[in-house]
Amino acid sequence: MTIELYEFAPTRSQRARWTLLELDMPFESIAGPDLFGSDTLRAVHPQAKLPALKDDGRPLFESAAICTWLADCHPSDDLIASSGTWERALHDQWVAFTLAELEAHLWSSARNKFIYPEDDRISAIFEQNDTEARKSLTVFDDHLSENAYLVGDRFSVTDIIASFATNWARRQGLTDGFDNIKNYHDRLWARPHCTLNKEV
Ligand SMILES: N[C@@H](CCC(=O)N[C@@H](CS)C(=O)NCC(=O)O)C(=O)O
Repeated sequence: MTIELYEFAPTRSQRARWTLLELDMPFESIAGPDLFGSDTLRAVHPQAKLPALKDDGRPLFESAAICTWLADCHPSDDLIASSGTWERALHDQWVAFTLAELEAHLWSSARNKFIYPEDDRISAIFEQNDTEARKSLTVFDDHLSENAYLVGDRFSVTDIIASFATNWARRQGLTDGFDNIKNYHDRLWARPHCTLNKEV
């Protein structure tokens, strides 16, 4: 397996990097801010976004799909449950919930803060996005009050995918009062390969 990872540190490519490090997989890093919108990246990702990956020359995009694929390719590392098991259904549940019910709101606010051209930005959306994000964070916090991790009470790729979003929410000041999420982040930061940004 020859892996090329297209990445840039602050982006969701951190999920893919962390997964590769946990799996101890060698990879070539193609990195930098110049990648956004470039022809080089468009050859791997149709919207020229990060992350993207080439596996033996085959392009793959979407951070959750990349992480899940990498974990599936290395079953002996036990970073993900096998397809057709209940734990795998829980992985799919938490990934879908993370992307649809939390990250979508964070991304909408980010786009309206610094991605869209100034004239196209809608600041009225921030309050609604924050409210919806906090509703979803409540679900994570409740689960983590009784579980150290999201699936099977052990660290898995599900945590790599979900915690990027919960940590993004923390950096936006949305996790105040969610002590179980705070403790979860502390547990993840204790892992040597963790790529979660500690800054606020
Ligand atoms: N759902 C995608 C999101 C990809 C995405 O939007 N990446 C951002 C960086 S985190 C990007 O490349 N933005 C540039 C743009 O929107 O043009 C994933 O998880 O991979």
